[in-house]
Amino acid sequence: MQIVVVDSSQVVLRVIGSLLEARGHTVHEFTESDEALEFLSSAPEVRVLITSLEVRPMNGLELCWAVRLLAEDRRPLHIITMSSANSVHNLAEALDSGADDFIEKPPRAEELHARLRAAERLTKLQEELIRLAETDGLTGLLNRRAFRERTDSVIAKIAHGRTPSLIVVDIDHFKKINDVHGHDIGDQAICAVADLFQEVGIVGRLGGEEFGILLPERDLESAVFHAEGLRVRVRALRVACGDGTIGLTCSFGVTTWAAGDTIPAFLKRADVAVYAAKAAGRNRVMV
Ligand code: GH3
Ligand code: MG
Ligand code: MG
Ligand code: MG
Repeated sequence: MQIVVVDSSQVVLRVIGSLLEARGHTVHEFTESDEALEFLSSAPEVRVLITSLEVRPMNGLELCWAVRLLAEDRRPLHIITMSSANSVHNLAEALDSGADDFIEKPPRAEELHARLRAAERLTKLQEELIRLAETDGLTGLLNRRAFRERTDSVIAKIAHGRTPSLIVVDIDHFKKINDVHGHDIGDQAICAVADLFQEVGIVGRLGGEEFGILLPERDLESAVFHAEGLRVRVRALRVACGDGTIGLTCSFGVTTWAAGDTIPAFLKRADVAVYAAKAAGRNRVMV
C-alpha cells in the first residue's frame, strides 16, 4: 500500500518507515503536517495516513479534519493517529476528528502490522463498494449518477481557455432489435456500442440504450468531428445473432460548454440535439 507518515521527529519517521518498507509498503514521510496535506490532495493512490497528534503547523486532529474535507473524500483513506499520551480522551478525540484508529507511540511492530492488515481489508472493501456504486452492471461504463458526478467535477475544474464538450448517443429503433431478436441480443448490442465508446473520454450509460461521452478538452468542432467518427464506426458494427449478424445505427447530439452555462442546461442541450437527430431521420450527428 501507499502510506503517508507524519511525525515531527525524523528518527521516529525513519523507524516507522523502515518497518513499513520491510513489509513491501511504499512510504512517504513528512515532518510538517501542511506538506503532508498538500501531498495527499494530489495523491489519490495513498490508502493509509499515519499521523502523530503532536505535529505542526496543524496538529494531528486538525490534519484529520482537513484530510476528510478534501474533495476526493470518497476515496478510501484509512487514518491511524498515534500519540505517546495514550489516553482514552486522545483516542475519542481522534476518532471524532475523522481518524479510523489510534495507536500508542512508539508503535510496536507487531501491532502496527496487524492494524495495517485490518486497514488493507477495509480499504479494499471500500474500493470495491465504490466501484460497484459507480459502475453500470451490463456494460462496465459509469452509471448515470457517477457520470453526472464526474461531469460536475470536470466542469468545476475547467482550465482557462478549455471547453468541455458533451456527446449524447441513443441507439436507433432499439425496441425493434429487442422485439425481433430478443432481449439478450439487445443487451449484446448495448455492450458492443459501449465497447466502441469505452476508449474515448469519460463515458457513462445514461439509460437503457443511451450514453453520454464527456470530452473535457474538446471544442464543439472537434467534438462533432469525433461524434461523426463514432457514428461511422457504429454503423460498421456487426452484432452476432444466431447464424448471422445484425447491424445498427445511433443518433448523436453534441454541445459544448459556454460562458455562464449551467450543468442542467448543458446536459439538456445535448438531449435536445439527439431528439433533433432522431427527427431528422436518425443515424446522424446534430448540434
Ligand atoms: P428511437 O430511435 O426513437 O430511439 O427508438 P427506440 O426504439 O430506440 O426507442 P426507445 O428509446 O423508446 O426504446 C428503448 C428501448 O430500450 C425500450 C426498452 O425496452 C429497451 N431497453 C432499455 N434498457 C434495456 C436493456 O438493458 N436491455 C435491453 N435489451 N433493452 C433495454
Ligand atoms: Mg428513444
Ligand atoms: Mg433509442
Ligand atoms: Mg432511448
